[in-house]
Parts: sequence; structure tokens; C-alpha cells
Amino acid sequence: MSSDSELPAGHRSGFVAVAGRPNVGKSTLINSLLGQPVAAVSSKPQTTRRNQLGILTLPQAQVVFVDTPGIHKPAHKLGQAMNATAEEALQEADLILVLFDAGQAPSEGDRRVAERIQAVERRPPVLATLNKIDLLPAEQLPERMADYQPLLPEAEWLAISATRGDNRDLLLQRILAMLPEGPRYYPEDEVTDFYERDIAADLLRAAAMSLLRQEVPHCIAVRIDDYKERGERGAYIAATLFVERESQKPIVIGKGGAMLREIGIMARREIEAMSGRKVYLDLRVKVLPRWRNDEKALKRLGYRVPRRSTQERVER
Ligand SMILES: Nc1nc2c(ncn2[C@@H]2O[C@H](COP(=O)(O)OP(=O)(O)OP(=O)(O)O)[C@@H](O)[C@H]2O)c(=O)[nH]1
Ligand SMILES: [Mg+2]
Repeated sequence: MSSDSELPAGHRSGFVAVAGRPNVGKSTLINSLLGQPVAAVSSKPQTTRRNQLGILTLPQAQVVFVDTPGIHKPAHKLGQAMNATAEEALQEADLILVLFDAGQAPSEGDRRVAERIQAVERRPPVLATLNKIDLLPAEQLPERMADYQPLLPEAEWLAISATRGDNRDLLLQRILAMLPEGPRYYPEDEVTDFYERDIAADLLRAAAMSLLRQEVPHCIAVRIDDYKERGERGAYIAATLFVERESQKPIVIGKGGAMLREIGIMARREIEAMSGRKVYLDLRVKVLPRWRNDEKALKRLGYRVPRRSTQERVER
């Protein structure tokens, strides 16, 4: 790591909580700003379940993005834990970067997010973005923006597309301008605080979530059982996909194992892109009854179970 004495005068840094309701593109945006995939993305809401850092080190600044679970109305203890985690990131941020979906009019869920942000004590600056503008005819953008702006009237607003890259540089410029002066918190070659096996678990779950339907995607949890380096042959990863009910097991496995094979192929591709080496995946499926409402199971799976006071606040 560079010592602070080597940093240019006026070096800026800070934690940027990336927030919004599920599926607005938070993880996609962080991957795009970092220029490499560290956060799992899927087409289904509630893909991100824990806060994950994405660290961007530039000559003049270090931006520590905090990817957060989408804030939503929780239906079980896992949902409560996810909301509490996201809110914790808001409380600790130097800057809040909030995303909304330009493809849709403001919803109850967006209002909930705006309320949570406005409730933050000693609130840091807020940069609000209308993401996915590629989904909207350009002439409709001003009107859509005008519909969203009242949600956070004090925020600075910007229209972007995380997938197409619209206003990516402008967004980064604004983030840098809104961060305080400060040191490098992390070594310059560190891109995330997750170990490779944690990212692999999330990429595997995201692959399963992408391919499965209805409630099944949300009932999946992944445990990495073994992660071995095998030199030239790449990594050997054994993992268990947990479901909540016996009836979900054949859905995840598919006819003659077809679905599990498809999940494996998709996950392997993503894990190889993330880790830069060949990967062999060995998957199995098990039932962990109603794990999303089981505090012990949640803790064992690495989810932080909120304190009671936080739970009550989230449930209201
Ligand atoms: N068309 C379009 N799709 C996007 C854009 N950004 C993200 N997406 C898609 O939106 C879906 C959700 O993206 P994620 O990055 O997983 O969203 P998220 O906000 O992290 O979602 P949660 O983790 O569930 O809270 C994926 O299918 C992305 O490809 C965008 O700018 N345009
Ligand atoms: Mg996400």
C-alpha cells in the first residue's frame, strides 16, 4: 500500500453506500464502475443479501462502494436481516448513491427507499440516479426525471445506464467531487472485501436465481463445501444449494439433472471470469426446512441477524 505521504495533495476518499429497491441495478453499476465483476447480478430482485465492498483506487482518490441488499418490505427474517444491513451502510456512509429505475414510474418501494434515506441521522450528501435510461425513449426522460425528483428534493440528480455506460464518467466525477479529503483505506490492489469463495457462492446463487422461477429463486442458499487449487487444472469447488422444501428439490435438479447442469454451466462461466482461471464445479441440492425464518440457519449461512430493535423498526 502507498503510504499517505506519497498521495497527491487533496486526495479524496470515502464510503459510498449504493442503495435502492431490489433490482434497480446497484450491483451492475458497481461492477461497471470497477471495470470488473465482483458483485453477483441477476434478473431477479433480492439478489444481493449482504453488504459487499467494491474498491476503486485512482491516483487522486479511493472510492469504497458499499453494495447493499435492495430495501423492501420483508416477508421473513432473511428479509429483515437484508434491510438492516442496507440501513447500516446508509448510517455509515460518506455519500449515499441511490438508484431508481427509469423504466418505471416511482413506486411504493421507491418511496420507502427515499424515506429511509431521509431518516438517516447526520445524513451525508445524496447523489440520486435514474438508472436504465436505455429502457426509456429519450424524449420521455425529462418527464420521468420530474416524477422522481420530488422523492429526494435536496439530492443532486443524474440519468445513467449501468449496462450501456451512459454518463458513467460524469457520475464518477460527481462522486469524487462529493467525497471528503482522506487517506487510502485499502491497498491499491484490493478490489473487494469478499474472499473468492464468497463471491463464487454468490455467483452460483445468482445463476440459480436467473434460471429458476416463481418463489424458488428466493429459497436458495449456497454453501461452499470445498475450494481447492489444483494448479493447471484450475480450482475444484464443491457446493451445496439449499432449498426450503422437499418439493423444490426436483425443480432445482430438473429432468435428468438438466437444470442443475445448466446452473453449473452458467455459474462456472461467471466464476471463471471473476477468478481468471479454470473451474470445476461439483454441485448437490439439499433441503434446509424454512431456513429463511430460522435464525440459527441464517447465522450459519453467513447472514447477520438484526437486533430486535432494528427488526421492529424494519417491520413497521
Ligand atoms: N436495461 C438495463 N438493465 C439493467 C441496467 N442496470 C442493471 N440492469 C439489469 O437489472 C437487473 C438487476 O440488476 P442488479 O445489478 O442485480 O440489481 P440490484 O439493484 O443489485 O438488485 P438486488 O441485489 O436484488 O437489490 C439485471 O438483469 C441487470 O442486467 C441498465 O442500465 N439497463
Ligand atoms: Mg445487487
